[in-house]
Amino acid sequence: AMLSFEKKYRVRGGTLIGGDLFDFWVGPFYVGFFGVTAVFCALMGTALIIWNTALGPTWNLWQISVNPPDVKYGLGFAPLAEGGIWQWVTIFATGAFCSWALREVEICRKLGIGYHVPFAFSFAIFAYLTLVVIRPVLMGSWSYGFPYGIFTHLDWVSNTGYQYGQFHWNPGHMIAITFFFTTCLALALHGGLVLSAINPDRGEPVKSPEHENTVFRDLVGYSIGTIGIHRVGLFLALSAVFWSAVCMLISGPVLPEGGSWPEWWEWWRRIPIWNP
Ligand code: UQ2
Repeated sequence: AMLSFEKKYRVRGGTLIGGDLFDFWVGPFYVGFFGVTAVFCALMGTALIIWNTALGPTWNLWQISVNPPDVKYGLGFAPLAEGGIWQWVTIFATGAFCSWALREVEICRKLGIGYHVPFAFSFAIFAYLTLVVIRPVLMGSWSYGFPYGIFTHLDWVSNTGYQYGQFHWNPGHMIAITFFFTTCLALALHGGLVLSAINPDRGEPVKSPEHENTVFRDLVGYSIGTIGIHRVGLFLALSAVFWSAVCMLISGPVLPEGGSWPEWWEWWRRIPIWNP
């Protein structure tokens, strides 16, 4: 069902490709050329995952896994049952994610708004591609991609981390974690502040941004403002994703496999100031 105000936003145009061909809605969903390609890629990827599972050894949801090829196949195509399916799932996943981002772009163009949503989503795509394409290519083998499975991807994260000694000593990881935590701090402050302003005592009118500003001026001497907090929030969240990708790109392509992040810090201990 369409809400009464929605009709006026269902405008024609803004498509990047296909003109008016797919410029329509199915129920609440805008379709568009990229809606078609997104659904196609998602269905192909899902079918490949089910086929891979049918090849064995388990239908246990937690243990199902589509694994990347062996290191011996390098950057070539592997036989389907030996990682080839993983390669095709990766291709269709990339197609689905990029289609989704471009569908967001078309919707933004229709509405005449900024591209902030697809811009933000592109960071998520970049993080995924870092793990399954960019880093494996830089290291010379698709085997470095992560397996598509619930437990198996967790094991991959743990194993990959310990391959470099102790991942908490990875400086990119440190920066990423700091941004994740600061994102939580900012959203907790923002969510708490907005809810506090719209939940005054019974019978009292809802409070305005002046009250919100005053809370933070009283508390920390500064208010970043109603638009500012959203800019800071977006920056913090995207920085967390960006530095997560960096922390993986420096583990393998820069610090070699088998290297140690704890030992990498030796340069710091050797600084002459405290090491005369
Ligand atoms: C603010 C403001 C909001 C907010 C918040 C602040 C009225 C409704 C949370 C306060 C934010 C500050 C002081 C910056 C926080 C920065 C970091 C890195 C955590 O001023 O304007 O709008 O929600």
